[in-house]
Amino acid sequence: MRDNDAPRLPSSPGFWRSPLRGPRFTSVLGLVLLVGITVLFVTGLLSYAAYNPDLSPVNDMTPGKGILGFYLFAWPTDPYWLYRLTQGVHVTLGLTLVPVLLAKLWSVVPRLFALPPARSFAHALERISLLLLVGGALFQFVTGVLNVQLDYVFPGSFYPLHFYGAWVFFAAFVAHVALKAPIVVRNVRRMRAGAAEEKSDLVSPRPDPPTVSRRGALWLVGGGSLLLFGTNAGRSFDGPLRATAVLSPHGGAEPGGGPNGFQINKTAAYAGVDAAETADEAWRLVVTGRSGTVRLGRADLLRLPLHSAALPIACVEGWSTSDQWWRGVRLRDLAALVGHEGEPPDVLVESLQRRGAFRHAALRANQVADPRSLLALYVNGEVLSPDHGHPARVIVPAVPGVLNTKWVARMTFGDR
Ligand SMILES: Nc1nc2c(c(=O)[nH]1)N[C@H]1C(S)=C(S)[C@@H](COP(=O)(O)O)O[C@H]1N2
Ligand SMILES: [Mo]
Repeated sequence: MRDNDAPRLPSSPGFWRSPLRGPRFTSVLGLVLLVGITVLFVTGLLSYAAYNPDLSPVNDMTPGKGILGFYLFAWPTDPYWLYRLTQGVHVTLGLTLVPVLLAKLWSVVPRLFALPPARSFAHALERISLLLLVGGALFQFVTGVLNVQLDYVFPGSFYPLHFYGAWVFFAAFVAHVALKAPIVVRNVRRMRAGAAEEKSDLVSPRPDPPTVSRRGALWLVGGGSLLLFGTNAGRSFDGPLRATAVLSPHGGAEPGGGPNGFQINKTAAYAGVDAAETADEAWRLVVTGRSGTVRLGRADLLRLPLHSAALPIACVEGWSTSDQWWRGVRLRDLAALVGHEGEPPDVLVESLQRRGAFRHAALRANQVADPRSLLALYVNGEVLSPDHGHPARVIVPAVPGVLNTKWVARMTFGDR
């Protein structure tokens, strides 16, 4: 029961009544986020590097990145499941941390209302960094969740927003960790020693009686995280495990069964690729390189040596398939056809598709050289279905799905 002189304003210390709040509760949640958000930041930067953004303007969704691209490196083709792992961790961990982030914000909410807004210059700086921290965290989680759960609904492209947001947020995060680390260490020590909770403005001066213990509240948060993990992690697998990913709609076409029965991103109909232009009589692959241009029909390709590779598709949205058995012509053999024997160069791959961001992509020389990198004509022993890129698609080890261009029409080697 509240007495009559109960404070009415969220800026007054007595307004917040939960007996759970205190430096300990906040410290424990903060420690979880310290580890989790660091992993999110690192896997996010890796995901950006995996797009080959410095290779070609067709790959780069954030052309104004400037020095923020300082760390870019040539994405390797080994292990072949690399992007499946890093991006699966990025998306699944991000979703799993949502309850922890919300609980952490709830645990410090009285501070966000504290008056006066700034007691000193240093305090003003701290509060501005908090604005970037809280705003940045909400922005990153909201844009990330929207991108994986819905067909993107934000104004502007997801990639630059999430990339710049990551840097702003992480800078504020590092400052915050540096400021708060001593408090967290002190509180963890006191907890271990069984000492009483220290004085803090987070502890309510007029607490209500507890309805749940702190331990119980942490279990609740952990349970929420576990639930999100359990209902999303399945998107990184096929078969019955995928069916457990009930909170990962990723609408899209039903892939059906059989050899081509694995997840489809954009269908042929969506991409505006029709049967007339992919039919054997009509379709030609145009390959250009140092020694000129060759045009190959399907029959010509089938006369080249065919090779197989077991590789997954791993999308930036966090879903991936298990290894599919692809069969087709090696990219490096196609390079050799147009005058690049030995060390093949980069390649620009273009699709029959006429609109849309993912109709072309550039692959790096190391990706072209890998013997598992194919222009695939078959998957799992059957001709590619229209939705998986018939008549031919690129498949390369360890890359984001977006570099595995479908409905390939043209390949230009050494296009720099
Ligand atoms: N031409 C073209 N190729 C494309 C795309 C596209 O939209 N158009 N989507 C890419 C993306 S983002 C992914 S994840 C994979 C998905 O391949 P799948 O639909 O065969 O599973 O295809 C890639 N190739
Ligand atoms: Mo994708």
